[in-house]
Amino acid sequence: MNRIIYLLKKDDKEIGMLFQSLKLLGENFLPNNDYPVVVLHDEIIEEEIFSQIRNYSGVNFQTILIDFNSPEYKSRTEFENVPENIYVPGVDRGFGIGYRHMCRLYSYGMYEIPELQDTDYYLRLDCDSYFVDRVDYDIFKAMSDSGKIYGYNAIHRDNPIVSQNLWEVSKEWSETNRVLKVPMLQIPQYNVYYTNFEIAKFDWFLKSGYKEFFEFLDEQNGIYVYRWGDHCIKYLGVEMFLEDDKKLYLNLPYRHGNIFNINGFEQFINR
Ligand SMILES: Nc1nc2c(ncn2[C@@H]2O[C@H](COP(=O)(O)OP(=O)(O)O)[C@@H](O)[C@H]2O)c(=O)[nH]1
Ligand SMILES: [Mg+2]
Repeated sequence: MNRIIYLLKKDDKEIGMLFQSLKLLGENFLPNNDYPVVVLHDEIIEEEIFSQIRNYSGVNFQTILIDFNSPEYKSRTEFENVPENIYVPGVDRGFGIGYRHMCRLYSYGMYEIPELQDTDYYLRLDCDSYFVDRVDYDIFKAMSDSGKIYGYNAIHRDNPIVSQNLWEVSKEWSETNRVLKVPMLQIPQYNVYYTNFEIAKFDWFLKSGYKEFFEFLDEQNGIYVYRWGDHCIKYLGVEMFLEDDKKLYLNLPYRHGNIFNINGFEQFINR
């Protein structure tokens, strides 16, 4: 089945944004994309809060408790060179361990969640993802009817500070593995899919070479050491393994909050 997937951090601000995101989803997106919504969360959140969100937004959703204390997440935080927080000049917040767990989840961990295994296409949204106007067609159907695998709304560039080494180790890896673009020099460095909106075929990430690529990156531990984002990992992985005619650009009335544009970094987006 198709699904719309959120991850919720237990935090008043995030909960407030989820209220708003779901309300707009109900008004502008679900009328033509009537698929079940799932909210993942890693800390216990009172059922009362979820009921309030459902009542306020008018959107029903299933919740799934995930575990960031499992060995696959936690063990990677236990090395000496993993900072508690990662700071980027000009960005007024640090990227904590929770944020980096989120990056690992969305890079690959989500594809192993047992409750999601029967997912056909999924749409991932952030709590600060907003459909600001009516989406007047079924984007899931647009994807499946045309046999597309990966749909995106925007491509941006990441701040090199947080993608240190990623491109270099990926290039090395690509030299001994089967990838589409050889040499990998054809893949622009620092590009990212703006993954706060991402619609894709769930099992592609398990069946293509993407999984092996992710496992290699996971071994490098750059998500936790440098804060490699799921957005740059996705960009590289999709470029490496997905033919261009399987990608779909979707121009939708969509807005993502918390966008920081830093003077001097031109079009780099800092997250
Ligand atoms: N469980 C959990 N979720 C998080 C954490 N940090 C972010 N998220 C969730 O992951 C999604 C992306 O986070 P966001 O702060 O919007 O990232 P940004 O788009 O890079 O600014 C949101 O839905 C957040 O609620 C965290 O520490 N724990
Ligand atoms: Mg966001």
